[in-house]
Amino acid sequence: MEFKIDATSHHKARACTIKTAHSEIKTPVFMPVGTQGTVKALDANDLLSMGAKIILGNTYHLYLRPGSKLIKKFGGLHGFSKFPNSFLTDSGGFQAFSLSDNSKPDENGITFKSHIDGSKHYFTPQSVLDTQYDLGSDIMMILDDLVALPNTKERIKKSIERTTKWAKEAISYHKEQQAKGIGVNQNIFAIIQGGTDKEFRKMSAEQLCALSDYDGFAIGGLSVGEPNQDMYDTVEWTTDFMPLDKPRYLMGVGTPEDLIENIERGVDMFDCVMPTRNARNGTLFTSTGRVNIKKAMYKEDNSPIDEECDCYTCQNFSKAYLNHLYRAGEITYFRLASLHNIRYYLNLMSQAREAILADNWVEFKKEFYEKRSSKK
Ligand code: PRF
Ligand code: ZN
Repeated sequence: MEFKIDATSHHKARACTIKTAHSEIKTPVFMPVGTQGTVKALDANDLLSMGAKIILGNTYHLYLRPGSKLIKKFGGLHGFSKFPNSFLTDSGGFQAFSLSDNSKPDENGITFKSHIDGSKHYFTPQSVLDTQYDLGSDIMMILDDLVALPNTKERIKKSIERTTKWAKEAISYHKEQQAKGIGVNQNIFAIIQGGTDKEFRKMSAEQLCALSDYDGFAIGGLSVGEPNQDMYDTVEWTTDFMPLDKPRYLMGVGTPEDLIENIERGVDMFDCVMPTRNARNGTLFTSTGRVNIKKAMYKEDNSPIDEECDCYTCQNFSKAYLNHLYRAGEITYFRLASLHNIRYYLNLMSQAREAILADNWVEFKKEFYEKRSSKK
């Protein structure tokens, strides 16, 4: 993977270029979530036409169904889904934690029960890489030990220790595999844990970032129910201990406001189900705030969702039509709404990048908030 910082602006905001075997990614970047090898309601051509350079996949889901060996037979995620740009795959630790009715970590890995058929499985730092080699993702995430917040100091400390132990095992396994010709075009990121405690975050970041063979580093364990300001403060403390010359990825975050706040605190990459999940629930993002398309006030509204948006939906259809499709439960609604929300997130990231390149961040951020408060 090639990595270059193109510009920096106010505080820690930066614009970078990441080059993988499958695409060139301009940051800040938002990665739409394609848990099961598809971004819900969309296909590869939709994503390409919106300019998505990288999307997410989930090891946990794809391992259980259809199985990574099957996906490998079809040429990995790229060959199977026909999305030609980059894939990042999460390791499965977080999904085992959030989906399984009982997931149990021990010193060597995580036991969990499938949310599909209740069968038992065991993930280790090595096994989740084997699965991701089969998937052929451009960026693989390591197995980490997640904890729900709030939690005891002892449990958070344990999570840091385990995550570092697993990170050491994962990177040495990856180097061994690459020496054998496996995963040579695949990159690997470690995941910093430590709750919202400043000392714990420093400890985890220092331990992991010392492992210099990692291609990038993620901040995990946030957006799990803590107040927004705690998330921002934690990111602020953590990025200070992360190398400047590698990508920084904040996992599972967030709202448009969260993205802006965390770009300023030095984050390059984001993913979140918010644009797609909210689209399906009737919440659409616009430059002036959120629109609840279900509302009766849109029944005869001939205007697009967002006058400023260049997406396929806004170029062709009215709020009245979307309001009708939503109320009628038509599946076309899911596609049109998802196209808009993802394009909104991608455009927001391009605008943020332009502002950083022009060293205009403070103005950009001010305008971003002003537009939202003026219309609500
Ligand atoms: N670890 C992993 N995946 C994640 C997270 C994490 O901490 C989060 C936290 N918001 C989202 N996805 N492996
Ligand atoms: Zn639109």
